[in-house]
Amino acid sequence: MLDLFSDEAPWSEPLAEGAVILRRRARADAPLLLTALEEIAAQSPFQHYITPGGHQMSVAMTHCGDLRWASDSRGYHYHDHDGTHWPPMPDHFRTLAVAAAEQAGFSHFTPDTCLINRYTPGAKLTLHQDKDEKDLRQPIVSVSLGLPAVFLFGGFTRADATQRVLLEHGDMVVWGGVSRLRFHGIQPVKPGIHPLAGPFRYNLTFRRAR
Ligand code: MD6
Ligand code: FE
Repeated sequence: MLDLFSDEAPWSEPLAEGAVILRRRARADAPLLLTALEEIAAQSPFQHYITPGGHQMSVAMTHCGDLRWASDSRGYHYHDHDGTHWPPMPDHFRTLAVAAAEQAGFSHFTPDTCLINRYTPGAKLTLHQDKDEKDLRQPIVSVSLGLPAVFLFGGFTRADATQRVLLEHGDMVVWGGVSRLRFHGIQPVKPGIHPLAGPFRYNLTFRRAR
């Protein structure tokens, strides 16, 4: 398909106070990000966690940085290095995340972990809050790569109405302040082949976890 937008400069779309989509912001970096993802996954393979409710997640996850996030029967939690090796956060990941946060009005973002989600067609993420981080004054910065997906952006209870926004290859979302605890999720990804990412959607979320 002819991509009419590939040469377009990034632009921003406010979602709510404290939350903004930086369209195409990571597009130029995408090939490098995808190569780095492969290297991270080679050291720390994608895995499907079990939720506290006993269901296997459709999204596969890996990480880089100082901490990792996990889910098991005890709940959701971050944990420190446990003796096993996992990859550090590449400098270019951190640089991109910090610059995007700055652009969205959050200076002094100091991410210490990057959670990496991989979606195959049909995979989804049900409405959730990102609330396991210690310092909720720091934002979350996300990068979407590969296949597009509909992002649901809600309010402060699970039952609140949601906005639906399509996140495409290279789009970033910066999210903090009064919006930090909004519910959000990803609708089932539709089948497709992305020229750089193949049959997958990837999402990186940078956080200050501790
Ligand atoms: C995803 N992202 O886009 C899932 N959380 O695959 C998230 O859950 C998320 O994009 C907090 C802030 C931004 C996000
Ligand atoms: Fe989230």
